Amino acid sequence: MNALTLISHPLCPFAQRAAIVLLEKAVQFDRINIDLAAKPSWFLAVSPTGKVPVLMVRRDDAEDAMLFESMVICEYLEETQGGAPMYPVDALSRARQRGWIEFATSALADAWQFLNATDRSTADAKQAALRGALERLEAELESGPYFAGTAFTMVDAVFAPLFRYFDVLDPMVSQAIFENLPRVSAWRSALAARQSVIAAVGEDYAERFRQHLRLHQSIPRGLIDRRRADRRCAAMSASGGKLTADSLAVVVQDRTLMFTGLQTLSFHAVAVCTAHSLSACWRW
Ligand SMILES: N[C@@H](CCC(=O)N[C@@H](CS)C(=O)NCC(=O)O)C(=O)O
Repeated sequence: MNALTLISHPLCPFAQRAAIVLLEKAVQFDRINIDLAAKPSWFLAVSPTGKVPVLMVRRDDAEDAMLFESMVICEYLEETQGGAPMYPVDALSRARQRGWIEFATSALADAWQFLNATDRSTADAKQAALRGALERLEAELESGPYFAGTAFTMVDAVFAPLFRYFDVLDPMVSQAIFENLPRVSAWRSALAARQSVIAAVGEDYAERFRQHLRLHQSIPRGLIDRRRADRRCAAMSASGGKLTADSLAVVVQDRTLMFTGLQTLSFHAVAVCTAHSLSACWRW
């Protein structure tokens, strides 16, 4: 057993912060994922807030210490572990980075609420708030590839889990949110390619996240089903493309899920599907 154990949840963006820092610093650690819908009693006993992440620090001469709150954990790791520093040496730059970490937490909340919105007005408001935050970041970023230049710092570790959501959804969603933000987009790509960011989640992360959105019945969940809808269109065309009221309704219903909350998606998609069916129907 390692001296450090991260108590986590497979989808938690805050736990990812701690995992990224541990990986950046090449620290050996154990990870225990818990079910947040049925928190184990041992977890409730050690977590004052009932939230993950918690970092369990084994001490030979004393009882294990439990650290809670993601940034407290990250800063503890920064102070105690080797590897490249994740904060600038200069106090003013360090303070500014901490400000952007707070900003990231607020943007993360907007992203999460947008992705989980079950009504149109919340989806629109949260999408706009997230877009506004990213525009602000665009003005802040310089040459990259990371937030503060060539070094990967704590601000990178906290934004990576936010950007990851949009790698899982259809690129059309990301396009609506990231278009005309070249610096943010390049930063997002650089973070997605970073080994610590990749390894901070399990291989089943994407499927788990999609499953979460489906179960939650969120409005943007339709976006993860786009390919399924495309397959239906293709199947309908392949099978002679009978344009019945039912078959068209299936396609339109899938497409409507996408329109809701994301005006950037055009009716072009429906038109294409319908044209497919009509032309196949005509041939038939
Ligand atoms: N401020 C906390 C937020 C942690 C947090 O919200 N964790 C969520 C999972 S991502 C959680 O444990 N939720 C369970 C609950 O609220 O009951 C931190 O930075 O660590």
